[in-house]
Amino acid sequence: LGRESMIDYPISEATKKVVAREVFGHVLDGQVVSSRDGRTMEVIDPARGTAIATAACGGAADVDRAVESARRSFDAGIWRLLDPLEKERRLRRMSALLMDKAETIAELDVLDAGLLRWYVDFTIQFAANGIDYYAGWPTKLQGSIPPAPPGFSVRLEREPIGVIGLITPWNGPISVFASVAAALAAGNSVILKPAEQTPMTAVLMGEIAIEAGIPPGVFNVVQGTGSEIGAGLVAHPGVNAISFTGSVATGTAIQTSAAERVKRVCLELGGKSAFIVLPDADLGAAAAAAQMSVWGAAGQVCTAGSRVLVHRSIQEEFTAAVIEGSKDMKIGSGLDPESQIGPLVSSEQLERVRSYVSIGQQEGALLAMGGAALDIPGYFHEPTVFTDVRNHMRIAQEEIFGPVMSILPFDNEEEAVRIANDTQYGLAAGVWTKDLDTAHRVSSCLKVGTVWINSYQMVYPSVPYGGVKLSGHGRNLGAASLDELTQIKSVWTKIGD
Ligand code: TXE
Repeated sequence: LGRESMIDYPISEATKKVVAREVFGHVLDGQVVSSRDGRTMEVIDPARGTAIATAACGGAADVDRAVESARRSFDAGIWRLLDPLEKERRLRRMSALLMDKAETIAELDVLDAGLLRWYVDFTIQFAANGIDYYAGWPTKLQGSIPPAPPGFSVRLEREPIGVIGLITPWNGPISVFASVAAALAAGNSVILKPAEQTPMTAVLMGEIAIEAGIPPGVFNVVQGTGSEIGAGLVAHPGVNAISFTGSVATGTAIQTSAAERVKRVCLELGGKSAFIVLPDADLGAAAAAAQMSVWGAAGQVCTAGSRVLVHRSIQEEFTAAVIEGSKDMKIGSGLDPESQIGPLVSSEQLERVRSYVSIGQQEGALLAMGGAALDIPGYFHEPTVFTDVRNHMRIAQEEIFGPVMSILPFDNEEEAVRIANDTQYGLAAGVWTKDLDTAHRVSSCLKVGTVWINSYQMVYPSVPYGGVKLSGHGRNLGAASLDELTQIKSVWTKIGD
């Protein structure tokens, strides 16, 4: 494949050196290692459709090695019993090191996930903020004292769960570092299984953790496929809980398998979020936010406002604003600072988007803009807008995970709420109106985990994030995430006769 020649983008020398590594390995017991059987997989640059690097592809033996490493570190207490202040210092070092290496990390994630550079920069800042936020928690996580019968004192201790398996997708590879920090702040040992499409920065996360003083075995990375490594971790008796972000199908399989060992699972399974624009909304701001939400990361974001519900009286004006703002967007590699929309992550994902575009046309939606994949190397698809979409259509019900916006008209507030809730998903929603009463009335009726009023896709480490219905259960971020990552032990002491 002539790998060297594939890296002729304007990337830094430091990043070139990293990409040229023989193999992006696993991180086990504080060491970067190859698979036990030497198996590898290619890392594909979605902006070109070519292989740029090689990663380890693990098997059952590597799952066992990861679990042994994590279990040993947990059982020995080298991290969970460390002075909380010292945990805080090391976690803060982790975020500082992440920012020190931000340029290389950003370039790597542009190369393997296809994300635009500004978007990856945002995910790095998000991860660093998340780590800093959780760094403050080891000194603040505390138990409590419940009322007890006479003659007894009871204390509730909050303990880490043990070994946490984190199974993650490809659309924000470095964002995951915030969740790693949450699990570590709670005193757990962690095994991260990154998506097979984006293995590179996970290794750097492992190296940063080691350099920051996270003891060997406390944070491990196993590379490989979902069916081998992901499923292997879920089924392994040495893994105590699973935190998963990905598709509903895989999430369902994970919950079923985890149930056999009564394992705790936290699932974030995507969505089909309603972006509701009421007639009195600031149309310009709403149109800009809708575009950002569906074109950002080429639509591969779980909270993409992919069902845009617009009051019929403003539908034409809103659609025109979206088309005007999107029709000349420059499509290209995330390393090109001029690019405004990047590639899909893989040829499979591009095919998925193409098939939904033809499904939309067959269903009778009106193709108002775009609709085609680009006839160039790489996995690019035009930003695409459908109007006259009805909510029963598959393009309105199923998560496309691509740059496809469906615009659905509604006639009144009740109808908007009914359409918004008429989905199996329940991750997020947006409400655009200048009227405070309307905003709160509508948001209180929406069956979702997050509502943004006159804004969209805001995230902050202290604010919990997660879904209802098929979008999953459990919460990432905030103190709520620490409830998922700890358990209560009730300790009774007899204090009298
Ligand atoms: O997801 P998978 P895929 C949705 C989105 C996308 C579709 C397919 O609609 O088009 O899912 O994407 C690991 N046991 N989302 O196929 O399969 C896998 O290796 C354990 C929404 O990439 O869910 C990867 O690490 N693990 C979403 C992770 O699960 C398994 C983000 C996600 O892969 C496994 C991504 C198994 N049996 C996709 N099979 C969101 N919530 O934002 C796979 N994996």
